[in-house]
Amino acid sequence: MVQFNINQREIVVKLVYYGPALSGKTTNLQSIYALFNAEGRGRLMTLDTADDRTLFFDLLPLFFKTKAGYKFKIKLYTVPGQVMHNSTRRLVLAGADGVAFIADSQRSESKANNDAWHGMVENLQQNGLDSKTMPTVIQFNKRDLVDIRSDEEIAEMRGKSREPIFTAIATQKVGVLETLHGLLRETYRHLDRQEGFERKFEINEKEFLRQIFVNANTAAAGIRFGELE
Ligand SMILES: Nc1nc2c(ncn2[C@@H]2O[C@H](COP(=O)(O)OP(=O)(O)OP(=O)(O)O)[C@@H](O)[C@H]2O)c(=O)[nH]1
Ligand SMILES: [Mg+2]
Repeated sequence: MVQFNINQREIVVKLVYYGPALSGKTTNLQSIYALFNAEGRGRLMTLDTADDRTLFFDLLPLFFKTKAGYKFKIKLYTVPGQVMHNSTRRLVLAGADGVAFIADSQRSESKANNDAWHGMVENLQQNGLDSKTMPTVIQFNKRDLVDIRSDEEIAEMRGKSREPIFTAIATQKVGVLETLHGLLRETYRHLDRQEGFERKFEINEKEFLRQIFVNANTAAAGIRFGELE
């Protein structure tokens, strides 16, 4: 549930990057960090092992202040993908307002993707969250590798999927802003339906997204002006 501190007029939105081990969740946050200027984001906090595997979570906050004087803090978290860390994944998911599921495009990882997806549904449920209404986007990452699910397969999935599907090469900053944009849009729409976001905080969807992405270097991510709609 979105946190709202009435005295400080601060709204905290929690978004979680979930997925199997090594799919590129931490890399997504690193690329977002690199693409945002310092006014729009805080420090990237990571807690990992010597070989760069996430041990607990990563956290990157994005900020903006509205004309009406509300401070928004968007907290991006990753979960640790390794199978043994399931209880940590469940903890990190608690209170999530939206989820980006980072899948690995390699065919060899299909089972790992599926297992992680089912684990996510179960962990949401155990946190009292409903996977059917949770704002969710899916990213197929590592599009630069060989033996991946083809573009045609992804297009077919897109036709059937309830969740918007994005493709990415997170190491090259390709597709990460689009995924984040999609996740924020889904989350805004859900929060507006549930809590009357627009009326309560005097900000519409377009302005909400604009205020966040005004601090992002879209050109460096290969996005033309006006393309993130
Ligand atoms: N080729 C390629 N490698 C990638 C891509 N994205 C991430 N990687 C690499 O995949 C490895 C794992 O990336 P991480 O971001 O640490 O993966 P993670 O999902 O956070 O892994 P856990 O924390 O263990 O769950 C690293 O070596 C990354 O550089 C990509 O788009 N293409
Ligand atoms: Mg990680």
